Amino acid sequence: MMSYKTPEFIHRYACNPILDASRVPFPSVQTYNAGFTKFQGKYVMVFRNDYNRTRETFNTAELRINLGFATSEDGLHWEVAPEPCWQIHSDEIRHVYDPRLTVIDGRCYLCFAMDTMHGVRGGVAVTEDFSKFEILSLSAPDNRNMVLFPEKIGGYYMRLERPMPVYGRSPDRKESFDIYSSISPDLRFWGGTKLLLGAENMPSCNSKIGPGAPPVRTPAGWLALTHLVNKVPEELPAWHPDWHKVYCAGAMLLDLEDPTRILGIAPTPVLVPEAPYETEGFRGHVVFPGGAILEESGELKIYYGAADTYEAVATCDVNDLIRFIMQK
Ligand code: BMA
Repeated sequence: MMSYKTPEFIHRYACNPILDASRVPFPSVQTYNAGFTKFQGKYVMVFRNDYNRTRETFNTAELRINLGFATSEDGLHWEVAPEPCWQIHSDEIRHVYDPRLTVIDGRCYLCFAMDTMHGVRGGVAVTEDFSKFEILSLSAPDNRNMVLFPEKIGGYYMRLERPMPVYGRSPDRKESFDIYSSISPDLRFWGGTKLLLGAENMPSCNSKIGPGAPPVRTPAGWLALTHLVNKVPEELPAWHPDWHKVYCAGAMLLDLEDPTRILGIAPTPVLVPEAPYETEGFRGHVVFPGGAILEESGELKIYYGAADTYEAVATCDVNDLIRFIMQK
């Protein structure tokens, strides 16, 4: 098993998980990989809701996913809206999932992954009220885990994204997926794509990486949380057999003016699955960051999916995290 540990300056919320299926007023088996932001005076969450699945039928064609919406006054206690907020299901589209929220100039944008009959596409949508979503752009397959920066940089919108190359990578780095950046004048047309970080250059990682929470501005640089995956020989607890991947949260700082320049990468993961709600569930040993909110006090709330079953939160002093990333 991996030997990494969550650093001591990261504190899990004592009442985790903050969301599970029992608190959702519509069909639900797993609630996880949510996006978070502050919008119009409230904390808001859009979460992935898997249903039509049981422990025995974990991977059937009957699986359905919709997105749920919840609000909170303090970012810890959440009220779930009575109905799902978004669901697409057609002959071509199986579902949208893993939402990420970013407010830019007062408008709320949602990045998402979309499973289609022709591969996974990454999308950017905008919403006024979390009941209607207008899709602004959809990538070619396969691309997953998109996140938007919360402001234009050098005159362009910018996103981090995670394509899934299956032919180009050498055989010894199979399932070794990397983080790229792209820019756009209008959030519809994307280009200027650059490799930001190859998975082989992420410390403490032997498999793939991807953007996690949308980047957060700090005086030291853009704080970008990622997920990072280690494959382990032993079988891990899960609702299905043959699960061998440990998902941790990683962190890096990007230059404020030119985020394609990495200033530092945390030498070890910043969140390692250790709590029971992270190690036991649909896929045990999964921590999947999807939101980060920096409070005026300097407290950083790190929101993450746990075991592909729950949503949880941890906090830290942002300066401790920056020191951890920039240590020599
Ligand atoms: C990834 C995605 C995520 C999931 C993670 C861990 O490939 O499917 O939605 O949380 O695996 O299972």
